Parts: sequence; C-alpha cells; structure tokens
Amino acid sequence: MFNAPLHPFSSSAVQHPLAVYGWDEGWEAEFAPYAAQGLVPGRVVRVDRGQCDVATPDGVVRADTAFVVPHDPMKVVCTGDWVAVDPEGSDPRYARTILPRRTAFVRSTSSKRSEGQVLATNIDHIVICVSLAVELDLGRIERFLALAMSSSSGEALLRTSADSWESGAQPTVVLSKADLVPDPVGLSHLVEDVETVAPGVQVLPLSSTTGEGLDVLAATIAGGTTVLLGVSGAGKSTLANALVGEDVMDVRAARDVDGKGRHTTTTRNLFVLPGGGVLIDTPGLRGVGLWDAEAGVGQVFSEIEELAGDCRFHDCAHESEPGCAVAAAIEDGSLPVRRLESYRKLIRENRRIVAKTDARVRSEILREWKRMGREGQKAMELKRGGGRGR
Ligand SMILES: Nc1nc2c(ncn2[C@@H]2O[C@H](COP(=O)(O)OP(=O)(O)OP(=O)(O)O)[C@@H](O)[C@H]2O)c(=O)[nH]1
Ligand SMILES: [Mg+2]
Ligand SMILES: [Zn+2]
Repeated sequence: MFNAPLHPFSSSAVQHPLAVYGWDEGWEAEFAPYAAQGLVPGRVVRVDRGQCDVATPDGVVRADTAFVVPHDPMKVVCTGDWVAVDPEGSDPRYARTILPRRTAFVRSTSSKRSEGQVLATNIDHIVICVSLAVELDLGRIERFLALAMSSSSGEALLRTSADSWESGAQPTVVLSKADLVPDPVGLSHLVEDVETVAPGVQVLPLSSTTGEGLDVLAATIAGGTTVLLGVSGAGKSTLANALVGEDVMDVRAARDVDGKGRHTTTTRNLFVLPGGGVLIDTPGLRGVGLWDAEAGVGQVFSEIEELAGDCRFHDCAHESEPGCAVAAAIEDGSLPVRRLESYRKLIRENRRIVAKTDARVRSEILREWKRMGREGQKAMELKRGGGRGR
C-alpha cells in the first residue's frame, strides 16, 4: 500500500501507515511528547483480559495494559483508544498511556454502582442495529439513542459536574434482516414507526443476506470510526463481515435457534473498512443503563422538549398545569402517551444515575425531596389536625 518505507512520525504528504486507522494531525500533535520519548503510536483493535491488540506502524502487536488504573473503569483501555506503545520488549509489549479520548460511548454498569463502562472510544458514528426478525421494541430504541446521543468527550467523562455535553457521535438506526419482511408496505410502516421515535435520525432497512441498504450504510460511515451496537442476535457481526467484505467475525449459526441470550461475540473488535474508516463490532448489550444522558434524552425526545417551550409555566411538569402544551398534544393525539411515559422514565432513570455520580445534583435532589417532604408533612399535619377535632 505504501510505496516508500516511512518514518512513523513523518509529517510528509505521504500517507501515514496508521492513517487507515484514523491517525491525523490532531493525534500526531497529541502524541508528540511520547514520540520524543521513543514510544510508538497505535490504535487498540481488541481488548482481552488485561492485554490488547494494537495496530502500530509495524503491524498489530500484543500489549500489556499494566498502566491502567484497574478500579477506575473510565481509565481502562478500550477498543478505539490511541495508545503509546513501548517499542522495547517482545510479546507482549507495553502500552504506556492512553491519548485523551475525543469521544466515548459509556453506559452505566449496574444499577447498584455509580460506575460507567466505556464501550468504545474515539467514535464518529453509532449504528444501532435492530432486528426485524423480532417485534420492534420502541422503548429500547429510544434508550439506545439517548445513550448514543450523549456519548461524550473523554475529558467530560472524567468531570464530575452536571453540565450536559455536546453529543459526540452521529447515530443511525439500521433495521437489520429486512429480507424477513418481504412486504414493502409492511416494511415502510416499520420504518415509519421507528422514525417517530428517532427524530432527525437516519433509519435504514438493511439486509446482510441480500445486500439491500448496504451501500447506503457504507457511504454513511465511510471515513471516521463507527461502532455497531444492539442486542445479541441483532446481526451486528454478520453486518460487520458484509461491510468489511471478509468473514472477520464469527456469527451465530443459523441452526442455533435456542441461542437466545447467548452471546456470539465476546470482545470488541476494530476493523479497517475498504471504503475508508474503521468499524468496531461489539458484544450484544442486554441492558443499556443511561450514563449522564440528559442531553441525549432531550434530543431523542426533541418534539416533547419543543412542546414544553410552549407551556405557560417554564417549569411545567406536564402533569395538570393550566396551559400545558404537552398535555394538549396528548389530548389532540399528536403526541402518543407511550412516548411521554418513555421520556419521563428515561429522565427519572438518568437523574438517579447522575445523583450517584454527582454530588451537586445529589444535593439538589435531596433539597427537593426535603422540600416535598416538608410540604407532605404539612399536608399530613393539616389532615391530622383537621381530623383531630372530630
Ligand atoms: N435473514 C437474515 N438473517 C440474518 C441477517 N443478518 C444476520 N442474520 C442472522 O442472525 C443471526 C445472528 O447474527 P450475528 O451477526 O451473530 O448477531 P450479533 O448481533 O453479532 O450477535 P452477538 O454477537 O451475540 O451480539 C445469525 O444466525 C445470522 O445468520 C440478515 O440480513 N438476514
Ligand atoms: Mg456478534
Ligand atoms: Zn407542560
């Protein structure tokens, strides 16, 4: 591919050997101090139990990630990270540091803990894979989208403020296995259903079997880094193989009909796409806990937030306030009740998660609880007081 042997840090017009992995001037500048130490840049293409495979100018090497802070999941090396590799040593080598992440896709790990889990980093596109072989779960699509739209910059992730951040990556919803819905009218209805829960988001029916939609998706994600997300069995790895043009991933055997819930893919793997850009295939996500996704929820439910701007009171809770534009939209049928409930649920859930991670928000919520508690108590006292005389 390269006509001349290249010095890895050369900034000449000749393409850098890591350019196909997304290496650019920004990374080069970021890496300069490490280059001065004699370290080599590389992109993590796979992580497996404390070791990772790193694409370097000399090819893919195995590296130990001993530098990580194991109890801080946000600092654990992740597929998509750019790292500085020690050229000394053989197998494994040592990855010394992670370059600051431009974006990261994070979910909360469990409802008990306040930890976020970084699923992929330095991503530009998020492809949410939804199988048409099973009934559509619109609530789950909204949840995936809220998380996708709040994927944030690496530095922001380490901040502990409640400021909402700009969305880092552009989502696309792929309706996979479209060959299983041969009726075009039925298919377009399904697409419309998903479009209503994904304002402003491209919704693309696709079949890895027939190739339908594949070229459109390939064009959408050409250039940049794309991560494939979705539940197990959605067809992510099959799609990865189709996009890469090679069987790079194992897929679930078609006869494995009882494979429900079993994960075929267990690691996150990064591949170079023939049309430019890279693709990260991920294991199926059972649950996607929101992680500081307020901005994302706002975007997914933008029509509700827009309506809220027309409510008479700026702090309208859309319960039974007079002049509530949201209630009016429910009334006239233009806003489905399911949608409002889904919005409320995700906002509540996100607040709980944020409260666990952020002291300021926590104290705000506490104040609110206390206020409500005091009011509740007053109400109770009034009631009791009123009852006492009888
Ligand atoms: N009919 C049809 N079947 C498909 C298509 N894409 C994938 N499948 C089938 O769906 C099943 C699951 O596909 P995988 O690609 O392994 O799914 P996955 O999302 O990677 O699953 P995990 O790795 O467990 O997360 C396999 O049996 C595939 O053959 C498609 O376009 N059409
Ligand atoms: Mg898979
Ligand atoms: Zn309202």
